Order: sequence, then structure tokens, then C-alpha cells
Amino acid sequence: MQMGKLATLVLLYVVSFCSMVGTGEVQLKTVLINCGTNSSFDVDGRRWVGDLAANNNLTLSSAAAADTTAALSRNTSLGPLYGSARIFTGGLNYTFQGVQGDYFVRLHLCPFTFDHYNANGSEFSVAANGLELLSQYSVPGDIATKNPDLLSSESNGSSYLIKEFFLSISSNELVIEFLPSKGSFGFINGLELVVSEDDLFAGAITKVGGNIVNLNLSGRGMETMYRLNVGGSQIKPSQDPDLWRTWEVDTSYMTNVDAGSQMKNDSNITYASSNDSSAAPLLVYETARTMSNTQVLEKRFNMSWKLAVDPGFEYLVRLHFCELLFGQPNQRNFRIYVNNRTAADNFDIYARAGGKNKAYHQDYLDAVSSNTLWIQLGPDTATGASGTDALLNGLEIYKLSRNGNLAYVGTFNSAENKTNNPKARVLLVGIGAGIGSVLILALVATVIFLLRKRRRSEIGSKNNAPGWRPLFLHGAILNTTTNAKEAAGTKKQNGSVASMRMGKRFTVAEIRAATKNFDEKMVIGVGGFGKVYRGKIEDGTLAAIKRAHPQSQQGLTEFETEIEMLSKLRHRHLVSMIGFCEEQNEMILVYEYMANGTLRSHLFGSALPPLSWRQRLEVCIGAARGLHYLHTGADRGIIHRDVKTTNILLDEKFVAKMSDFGLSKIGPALEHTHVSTAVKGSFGYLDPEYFRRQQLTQKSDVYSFGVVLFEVICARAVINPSLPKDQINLAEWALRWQRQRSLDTIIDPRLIGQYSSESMKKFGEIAEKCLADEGRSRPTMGEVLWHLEYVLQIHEAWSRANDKESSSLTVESLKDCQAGGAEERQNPLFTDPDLAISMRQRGKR
Ligand SMILES: *[C@@H]1O[C@H](CO)[C@@H](O)[C@H](O)[C@H]1NC(C)=O
Ligand SMILES: *[C@@H]1O[C@H](CO)[C@@H](O)[C@H](O)[C@H]1NC(C)=O
Ligand SMILES: *[C@@H]1O[C@H](CO)[C@@H](O)[C@H](O)[C@H]1NC(C)=O
Ligand SMILES: *[C@@H]1O[C@H](CO)[C@@H](O)[C@H](O)[C@H]1NC(C)=O
Ligand SMILES: *[C@@H]1O[C@H](CO)[C@@H](O)[C@H](O)[C@H]1NC(C)=O
Ligand SMILES: *[C@@H]1O[C@H](CO)[C@@H](O)[C@H](O)[C@H]1NC(C)=O
Ligand SMILES: *[C@@H]1O[C@H](CO)[C@@H](O)[C@H](O)[C@H]1NC(C)=O
Ligand SMILES: *[C@@H]1O[C@H](CO)[C@@H](O)[C@H](O)[C@H]1NC(C)=O
Ligand SMILES: *[C@@H]1O[C@H](CO)[C@@H](O)[C@H](O)[C@H]1NC(C)=O
Ligand SMILES: *[C@@H]1O[C@H](CO)[C@@H](O)[C@H](O)[C@H]1NC(C)=O
Ligand SMILES: *[C@@H]1O[C@H](CO)[C@@H](O)[C@H](O)[C@H]1NC(C)=O
Ligand SMILES: CC(=O)N[C@H]1CO[C@H](CO)[C@@H](O)[C@@H]1O
Repeated sequence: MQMGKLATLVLLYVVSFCSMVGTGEVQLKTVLINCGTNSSFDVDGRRWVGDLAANNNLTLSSAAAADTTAALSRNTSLGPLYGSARIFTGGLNYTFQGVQGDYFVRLHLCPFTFDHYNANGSEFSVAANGLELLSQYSVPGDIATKNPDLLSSESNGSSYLIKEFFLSISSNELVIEFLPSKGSFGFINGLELVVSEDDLFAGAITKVGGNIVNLNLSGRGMETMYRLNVGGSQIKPSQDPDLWRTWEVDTSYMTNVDAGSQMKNDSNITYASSNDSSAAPLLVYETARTMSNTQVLEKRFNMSWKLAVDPGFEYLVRLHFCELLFGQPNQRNFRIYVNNRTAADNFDIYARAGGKNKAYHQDYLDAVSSNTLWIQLGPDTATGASGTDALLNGLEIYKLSRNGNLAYVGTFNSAENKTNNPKARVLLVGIGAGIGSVLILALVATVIFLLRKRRRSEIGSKNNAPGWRPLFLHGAILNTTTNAKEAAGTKKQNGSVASMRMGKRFTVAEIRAATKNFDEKMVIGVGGFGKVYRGKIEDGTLAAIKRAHPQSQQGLTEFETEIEMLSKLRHRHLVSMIGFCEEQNEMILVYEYMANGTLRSHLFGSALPPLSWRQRLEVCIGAARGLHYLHTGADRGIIHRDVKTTNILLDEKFVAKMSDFGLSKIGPALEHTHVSTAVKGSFGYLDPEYFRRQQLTQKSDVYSFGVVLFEVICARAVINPSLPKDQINLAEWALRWQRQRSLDTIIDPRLIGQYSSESMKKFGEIAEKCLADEGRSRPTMGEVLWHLEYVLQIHEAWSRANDKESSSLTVESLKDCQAGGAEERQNPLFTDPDLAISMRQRGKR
């Protein structure tokens, strides 16, 4: 009561600029409040006015009389704003008259210890004109989320944060309402309102994976989650003098900083459209990041920003672009992914902005259910642009309110955890609430701290590399010195995760012993990657030991891919890995030894006895089964990318196994039909569609496998330049004969007499289908497998009738065929192969 009578304190408030709004009312353009003091000060030409200073326009609610103002008398490099605070144990309203329109509202918060108030124990909620901005919010908790180091260090002015919101105010009045949690207190150091006069977020916006919508912010609010100057340095508020925004450095949000290289403008930049000028200062567009390496495994992950967000909200993603290099369109076309979905295809900055050095921005809207938002840029090789590099200048992420709420309270809600000890409780709540909420700007007091933070986040970003790459790889390969020790350790503890997933870790000494110090006589193969040796490992087991060229960058990449793939894959028809060695700059893989070498060596060019028709069929079936597993076994499937007869290995029982996963790729995600990639593979086997469009699908493997099928029956090289022109390329040549239904003319003469023409006819049809021009007309590996098994059955029936071949078939592989066959045959679509083929042909028409 008394408090009420003490009355509404009408306090001083200074406006930096005033202008007339339509109705004749005064519109406040900038409001800068220094809380908990009556002193004012100037920074960067702007005046911050004490909330106790005598004047009008700001109304502090009555209860404020009970508040404590803290003259913190601390001298931090953070400036005078953080030298005072208003501390409240009950509700507190800051009411501003004369605010109408779009405003950035910033809450400046800097933890402290004052009297018996320790910011550690503070927790409060904030609403603006009824829109909930923060709920049960703990400043130290929020800081700790971003940087746990800070929690243990003293939170007494060493860091501060600014929570920034974008509000559309229609009522001419803004009430910012603070409410401490029960038994706790709240504080505020500064309040900042900056009007945004342009329609900063007006207009159409593309929903990721959907239609174009109009973003209507009336009645809604946004919280700035991230504002990054991509490829450049931090931009201070004073360098963005219209809206006084801070633009952070982007590196700590990149999953791989090395993936993007920085770039600067070489001439003046202008805005693409005059109404763009407030979107970002030109400084943002002067720097950019482009891809530094176009040879990475998965292009989509080339430049990736991984941003922690609160789940369950819609986010506005604003990308700032400015073409700094090319003077014409179609030089740099790329693809934009938001949370792994394509937001834009064939994005050409030059075309969209209308020229070089034109500052331009593009907005996307996406609902996010997880607590991470991925922004990824990669080349769009499908469009035939001469350049496929991607570029980004700036990135902003805004969280949109949902049902009048911007606040996110983490999952922490349990009564058990909410003890009566206010300190403990608040600390826990702080952490819980902080999990989802994100500190928009954690600026740091000292350079030392800054450096520490950067180092941390860099380490963090390495460890947070996209999940499809085994984490240890980075540590292991980048850190060879410590690995010698680790290796010894891993050897002893057999059950370690690494050894389970990866097989044994060998020392170089062991490898040298196994290969007689890399004796040339032990070499059993040479490839792009390096040499393959035969060797006896400790228990006398024979192994194939693949050693990468020491300096080969390609080797490193393929080595990583191969380990990654093989560690995921276990299949009877895939060569399995026994272990690896990475020590003293060596990259060595140890595989099971395949006694009978490559399929090719049994087809032609060697003195080895020819394979029988049945053996050839079994080998093809085994390889097909391995590929079928690759395509369908893993989550998204894997594309081998280098299917050829030298990559099909035969063990002592002539069981075929696919090998060499150095070029393999994870297949396209469900919503994509292909993976864009530079063309790799082997001539003669290369899918022409893949070559033309540079889009990799599982059907590219099917094509290569079709070539393998022809190679198996023709027993000649896929490319033989010494032959007449029309015969050089096996695929073209054999296909011509097959189309004339006279494949018999060109098959390996050593097969003659041991096959039924029925089985050969079917076999030729399968190969022909695999070589269809368009990927979608080709069968899947599963269908190929099924048809090959059918061919084997025809052959078996025929041999039984002719009693020509008795039982060269190994019992084991027969069992294998039958088991797999039964599984495939359950598919009602393919009860009869002829039916299946004719159905596909109908589908084509
Ligand atoms: C405000 O200023 C007056 C003098 O101008 C001073 O007496 C008073 O203590 C100040 N109040 C606070 C809270 O700093
Ligand atoms: C925090 O700063 C205040 C004001 O400068 C000082 O009184 C207090 O002792 C400091 N607390 C700690 C824990 O350093
Ligand atoms: C506060 O620090 C600034 C430099 O950071 C210095 O110029 C000033 O004298 C200091 N003030 C006090 C009261 O220590
Ligand atoms: C603050 O304003 C809201 C409505 O705008 C009101 O419900 C609340 O009681 C006010 N709080 C105080 C402490 O005046
Ligand atoms: C805040 O809490 C943390 C964790 O309990 C503690 O280490 C730190 O000293 C506290 N800070 C202050 C200023 O009391
Ligand atoms: C925006 O929504 C409000 C109601 O929420 C409506 O009154 C207004 O007309 C809408 N504006 C536009 C441009 O659609
Ligand atoms: C980069 O652009 C800015 C803004 O237009 C301009 O001031 C600066 O001179 C440009 N830099 C170069 C090297 O031309
Ligand atoms: C770049 O801008 C500066 C002033 O900002 C101007 O003096 C100069 O002529 C401009 N250069 C070009 C090439 O337009
Ligand atoms: C911006 O300017 C362009 C033309 O320069 C115009 O078409 C567009 O409507 C304007 N956008 C807004 C939001 O004013
Ligand atoms: C208390 O919180 C911790 C983490 O903060 C959580 O693991 C635990 O399950 C919670 N207790 C209950 C009963 O929910
Ligand atoms: C996007 O891809 C990354 C990397 O593979 C993965 O970690 C993340 O979970 C994916 N996010 C979504 C929303 O699917
Ligand atoms: C509503 C109100 O009191 N507005 C005042 C804000 O301050 C300007 C001058 O600074 C006055 O002219 C307004 O009347």
C-alpha cells in the first residue's frame, strides 16, 4: 500500500532521436537505459540514460521502489553499462510510451555478486506486451550452456550477454515485464530499443521443402539466435550504426573450419536493391567463405554450420550473399540445405542479385523439432554450370514465437531435482533451462578468455564432426604421435569400442614383420591407393595388407572412407577387414586374404584355368549379393562407385567378395534421388548417365555390374584399344550383339558346350537391362540378384538333365544361394522373372 502510494516513479528518459508518427504522436527511435542508477553516460555517440534519472517517457512500476540498485563499482572492459544493475525480488515493469513499429529490443545482462545477491542464484521470466520472451531464465546457466568453463570461473563481470528480440509493436506502448521465480530474484543491467524503419522482415519467404508464404510478424515476435559474419571478423554494434547489431565470427559454428576458405571483395559493393540496405552493413558482404576443397567425400557437408536451437519452434534463416568473384551468371551454382533438406537448388547469386558485388539476402522458414539446426552449402553439379563452388557472406537465425511464447524451458521439471535449497535449485534449473536456450552473444572480458574459448570451440567442432564419419578418425589420423601409445593400450584391452568396430590395431613393426619389410616379392596388387602385400600376421593367418602411398592425399581420403565403410559393414560377400595400422605416417589396412585373387585374373590375361559357366554364375551371384547388401543394408545404402572385375575377389572356394570401398559413398538421403559428386570410377564401367549428369545413384553400380556380366561371358577387357573401333568398348559392342539376340557369337569360346542357351539368353537379358541408358529403367541390385539365381536354376536343371557337370558347386555357396533366394522370392512382384521384366517394360512405355 505504502509502496503504491510512493507511487509510480516517473523517471527520466532521454530520446536520442524523435520523429512524428502518422497520428502526431512522438515515435521513439532509440531508447538506451542504464539500469539501477541515475547516472548517464555516452558510448559511441549514444547516450545511455539511468533509469533513475529524472525525466519522462519511461515508467518504472511501483514495486520498483522496493528494488535494490547495485552500484557494482566494477571496472570491467565491458563498459559502464555493466557497472550498475537493478535487482528485483518482485515484479518489475519498464513501460515505454511512444514506441510503435518494429523494434530490436535488447536485454543486457552481466552476472555479479553484490551484497547477498549472487547472480548464480537468480532466476526470472520476461515478457513484452504479453509475449513471453524468457521463462525461468538463469543468466549464468545460459552462459554455462555456451561455455561450461565459465560456470566454475567467477561470474562477476567476466562475461555478459545480450538477449535480442525483434518485436512488432502496434499499441504505441511497450511494457517489459520482469518476474522473478518464487524465492529468487532477477536483475537487469541495460535495456536497448532500436527501431527498424525498413520492412526488415517483410515479404515472401520460402518454407524449406514447401511453398512460399508471407511472414506476418504482427502479434508474433522473434528472438535472434545467431548473427554471423561468415568468413570475416566480428562486427561491433558501432560498425552497424543503423541497428547496432553485433555480428559474430562464424568459425566456432562450423563443423569443419578448414572446409571453407575466406575471401574478400576486390571492389566496391552496393546493395542489390535500395530497400535492402538495412538487412546488413556492407561490411558483412565484404567477406565470404567459399569451399576450400571440392574433393571431399560428401559434398553436402562441405561447408556446414551446426547451430544449437530450441526444439519445437519455427526458425527464420536469413542468408546474406554477394558474388565477389564472377562477372557473369552461371559460374557458381550451388545448393542450400537446411537441416538436411534442400532449401534451394541451382542457387546462382549473380543471377539473383543482378550482378557482381551486389549485396543480396534470401530467407527460408523451417520448423525444427530437434535441438540442432544445420545450414549446409554444397555445389550443384547437376546444372552444368562451369563453377560449382558455394559462397556465403552472412547468416542469421531467428526463432519465431509460437502461441505467444518465445521462451523455451528445457526438459528439467522434476520435483526431485527442485530442492528447497535455492542455490542448488537455481543452478540446476539454470543448466536445464540452458540446454535449449542459446546465448546469442557471449562477449568476453579478456583476450585470454577469448582465445581460450576459440580453442575450446575448435576442439569441440572437431569432435562434433558429422556423425557419418567415425569420430576417432580425426583424432587418430591427425594425431599420430599420441597414437603409438594409444595403440599399445588398445591392443591390450580387447573389448574396447575401437577394437570391436575396427578390428585389430597393428603396429608398423608387426606389419613389417608380416610383409618381410614390405618386400616387393610379397606384392600381390597395385592400385591408385598404393600397394597390396601378402603377409602372415601373428597367428599365421594370411592377410592382404594394403599400404597407402605415404604422401597421397587421395590415399588419406580413401583410407578414411574405406575404414569408415568397412567398419560399418559385415557381409559374407564383402571383403572383411582384420585391422589397420596408422603409425609413423603409415596408413595400412589389413584384410582377409583372398586366395584366388581377382575375378578378372580368372577370365583373361592369365594362365589360370578358365572358370566354368556355373562358377561364373556363382561368382556373379555372390558379387550381386554383396552389392545388394551395400545398397540396402545400411541406413541410406552405400554406392560402391567402382564395380569392376578387379574389385571382385575370390577366396579359396571361389566365393566372390566385393572389395575396395575407397570411392564408396553414402547413398542419397530419402528425399533426394541422387548424390551430386565429381565423376569417379573406372573407364569402361562408368555409367554414362552419371558421367553426363554427375548424379550418383545406386543405379550407377547396376550399370557397372552389367558391364561385369558381359565381361564374365566375353572374357575380354572392357576397353581394348587394339581392337577395331566398334569393338573397343565392351559395353557398346556386347550390347549391340545382345540386342540382335546373338550374344552367343561373341562369348568366351571356352564356355561352349557347357551352358544351356536358355540360361545364356536370360543372362544376356539381365546384362542388357543393367546397361539401360537411364538409371530408372535399370533393375535394382536385388532384382539382378534374383534373376541371376533364376539363371543358375535353369542351368542346374539343364545340367541335371544332361548330367554334364556333377557337383563342382560348393555345398556352402549353394546353401547361401537358397537362403537368399527364398528371401527374395517372397516378394510377390517377382514371382516370375519374365513377368517382372515385362512389367517393367510396360512401366517404361
Ligand atoms: C541519484 O543522484 C542523486 C544526486 O543527483 C544522488 O543523491 C542519489 O544518491 C542518486 N541515486 C542513486 C540511486 O544513485
Ligand atoms: C564481485 O564484484 C563486486 C563489486 O565489484 C565485489 O564487491 C565482490 O566482492 C565481487 N565478488 C567476487 C566473488 O569477486
Ligand atoms: C577503469 O578502466 C579503464 C581502462 O580500462 C581506466 O582507464 C580507468 O581508470 C579505470 N577506472 C577505475 C575506477 O579503475
Ligand atoms: C506489469 O504489467 C502487467 C500488464 O502490463 C501487469 O499485469 C502487472 O501487474 C504489472 N506489474 C507490476 C509490478 O506493475
Ligand atoms: C557460481 O556457481 C559456481 C558453481 O557452483 C561456482 O563455482 C561459482 O564460484 C559461483 N560464482 C559466484 C560468483 O559465486
Ligand atoms: C497479419 O496478421 C494480422 C492478424 O494476426 C492481420 O490483422 C493482418 O492483416 C495480417 N497482415 C497481413 C499483411 O497479412
Ligand atoms: C570492399 O567494399 C567496400 C564497401 O563497398 C569498399 O569500401 C572497399 O573499398 C572494397 N574493397 C576493395 C578492396 O575494393
Ligand atoms: C568506391 O567507392 C569510393 C567511395 O566509397 C569511391 O571513391 C570510388 O571511386 C569507388 N570505386 C569504384 C571503382 O567505383
Ligand atoms: C524492394 O524494392 C523492390 C524494387 O527495388 C520492390 O520490388 C520490393 O517490393 C521492395 N520490397 C519492399 C519490402 O519494399
Ligand atoms: C534430475 O536431473 C538430472 C539431470 O539434471 C536427471 O538426470 C534426473 O533424471 C532428474 N531426476 C528426475 C527424478 O527426473
Ligand atoms: C543432419 O545431418 C547430420 C549429419 O549427418 C546429422 O548429424 C543430423 O542429425 C541430421 N539432422 C537432421 C535433422 O536430420
Ligand atoms: C508520452 C510522453 O510522455 N512522451 C514524451 C516523451 O518525451 C518527449 C520529449 O523528450 C515529450 O515531448 C513527449 O511528450
